[in-house]
Amino acid sequence: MDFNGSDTIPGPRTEDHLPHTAQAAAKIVIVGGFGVGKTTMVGSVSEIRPLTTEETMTQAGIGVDDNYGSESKTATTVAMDFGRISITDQLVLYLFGTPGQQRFWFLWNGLFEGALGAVVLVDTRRLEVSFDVIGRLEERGVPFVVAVNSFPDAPRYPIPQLRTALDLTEDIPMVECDVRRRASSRDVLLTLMRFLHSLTMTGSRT
Ligand SMILES: Nc1nc2c(ncn2[C@@H]2O[C@H](COP(=O)(O)OP(=O)(O)O)[C@@H](O)[C@H]2O)c(=O)[nH]1
Ligand SMILES: [Mg+2]
Repeated sequence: MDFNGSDTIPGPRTEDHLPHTAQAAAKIVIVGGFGVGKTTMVGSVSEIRPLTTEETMTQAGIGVDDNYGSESKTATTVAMDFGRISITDQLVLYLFGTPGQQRFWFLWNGLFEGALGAVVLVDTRRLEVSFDVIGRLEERGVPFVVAVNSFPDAPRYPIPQLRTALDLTEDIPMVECDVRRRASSRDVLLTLMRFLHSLTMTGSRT
């Protein structure tokens, strides 16, 4: 399948109906720490109005959720975000955003059921959440790509340095992104789809 044809991707949120050309659907999970941009990403790429379960932060998160860098955030996703994007005329992705903090791990069991792959969103100010998330994905054998969401006040590191810090092998794609931008979020998903495609090709040769 050709995932380079980003020109064929329809504009934002024009319709709620599946394109009549759609032939296949895949479930993709977007995971990362609190305030890393999961809800923003699903919102920026989704063609349907995203479903989100933002709630005003409660006592449960105080002292548990590390708010560093996002102190002004008063809502957090308690369960998940849901959206949809037609990545080509034929292929539709269903996006599920889910929190990476340990206290939400119970949600992972159902959510990762049938998922083709995952995007790990990383904030360089709080890499420790990413360690946990990446470890869990590796345990589960879920293929993933890593997207570094570039916040203006976050320290910037070259990708190879981040790769070492996150203990990722060369084969795991890493990209920088600004998930507020639709094109950037879409590029992250295309990176994941190309990666999944390459795994299929490798698998078919062995
Ligand atoms: N500057 C900047 N702000 C961002 C970016 N992505 C998300 N934000 C903001 O960071 C906050 C947290 O994002 P959100 O999507 O709610 O994070 P979530 O907890 O992972 O769902 C929101 O106020 C976003 O507008 C980004 O790439 N750059
Ligand atoms: Mg959220």
